[in-house]
Amino acid sequence: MLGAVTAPAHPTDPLPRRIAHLDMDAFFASVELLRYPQLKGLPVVIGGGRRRDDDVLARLRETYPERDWSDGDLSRIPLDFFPRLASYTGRGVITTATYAARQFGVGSAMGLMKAAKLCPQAILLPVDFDEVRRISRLFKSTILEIAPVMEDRGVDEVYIDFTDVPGGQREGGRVLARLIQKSIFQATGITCSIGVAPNKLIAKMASEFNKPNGISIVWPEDLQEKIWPLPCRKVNGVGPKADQKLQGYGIHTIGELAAREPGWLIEHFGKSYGRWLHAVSWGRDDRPVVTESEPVSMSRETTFERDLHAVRDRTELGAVFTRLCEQVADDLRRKGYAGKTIGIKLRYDNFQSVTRDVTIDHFTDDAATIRRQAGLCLKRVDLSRRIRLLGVRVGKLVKPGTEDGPAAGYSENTAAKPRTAKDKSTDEHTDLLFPELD
Ligand code: DCP
Ligand code: MG
Repeated sequence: MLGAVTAPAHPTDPLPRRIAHLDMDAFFASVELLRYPQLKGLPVVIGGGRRRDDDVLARLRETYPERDWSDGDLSRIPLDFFPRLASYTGRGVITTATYAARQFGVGSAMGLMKAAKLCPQAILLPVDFDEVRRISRLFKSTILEIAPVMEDRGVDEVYIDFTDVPGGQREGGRVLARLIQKSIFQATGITCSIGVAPNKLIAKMASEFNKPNGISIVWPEDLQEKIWPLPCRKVNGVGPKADQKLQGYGIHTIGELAAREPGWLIEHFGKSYGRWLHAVSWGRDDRPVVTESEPVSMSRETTFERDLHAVRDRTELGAVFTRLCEQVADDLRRKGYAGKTIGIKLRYDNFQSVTRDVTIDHFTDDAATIRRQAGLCLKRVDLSRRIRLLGVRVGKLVKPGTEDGPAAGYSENTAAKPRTAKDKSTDEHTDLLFPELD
């Protein structure tokens, strides 16, 4: 590779921006492997429910009564004890899968039954939210000890501003990235992947280039070679709908997008999105790494074990609905927020989704108020069809007692709809399977 030729910098010149995106590898699965190291290298998928400690021990004692099992023996559990995907029945989906499992074509959001056909021998484990949260905090605090400017983007990813961190410019950031990777592995036992680039947009793409346990350094002059061949969908902010429309115009790659005139893009995608598309295709993104962020909404949702009908399953549906409202109210109170917009989300048995919301004249964190308003929203949708998923959301948040205006919202870009702090920063993740995580 040709080294970049740089003139000696004037001492007062600002350093070139170097932004890192760090994403933990197969996060929920890696967390389980810490507990069960005997599963290392095997196909493991996470999904199907929550972990309950006592269950595992009780079943162990039942299966191997001759042995004495205690909490510390989890690494001694024989492989044949673990449930296999092949025996799964139900409607759960995969939350994540180890890289060994991904070789069989299984991955996030795929139905467990479908995955069982591809990789029946995979071990199926539930999520341990407490442990996931603990490791999430641990890896983030490890980063903060090394690099102070970090933006929390969800349970397993962050942006880090390398620009002014000692060592942050060496080899384009590789030296610092290596140090962070090593420190996180020492602290948690889990690997991560890091992309370092001139901005967040490119760093986010770059962290995927060498997954797992990889580092990827991208320079401004790499745009044509490394970024332009990628499909438009890789741009954080180009969702499935925009992508489909782009494809309709014969635009498949970021390079093809860059070749379009900005005027043409604005004409077909509107002023703001069109301009943004042009900028990102040329690798331009000035967003700072934001160390504090406020949620713009909080939500809870649930997928039913079987599709429910509003009339025939009225009692069950009503109870779930009330519980969701109570959970959202709890979330709001726990974090000290109140909101003005109350909304619902429904997914029908054919996977079609609808949302409705209403904005009331005061801020609330009250479960009964949320329930009443959400109930009114429910009256505005078609209830003659079977329902697969139900969700409740409270938006337009404020933190009473801190400031009067709405909480400072943020969004990944001007075109994307506002996201909650717990949303992941790629579009596939706008429906996080476990919104209660953050
Ligand atoms: N997750 C979730 N719902 C989704 C997608 C992911 O709850 N729809 C959870 C499980 C993942 C974690 O969030 O372990 C992080 O998501 P990533 O997309 O970063 O996926 P992984 O970390 O599992 O894998 P990778 O190595 O590709 O980053
Ligand atoms: Mg990850």
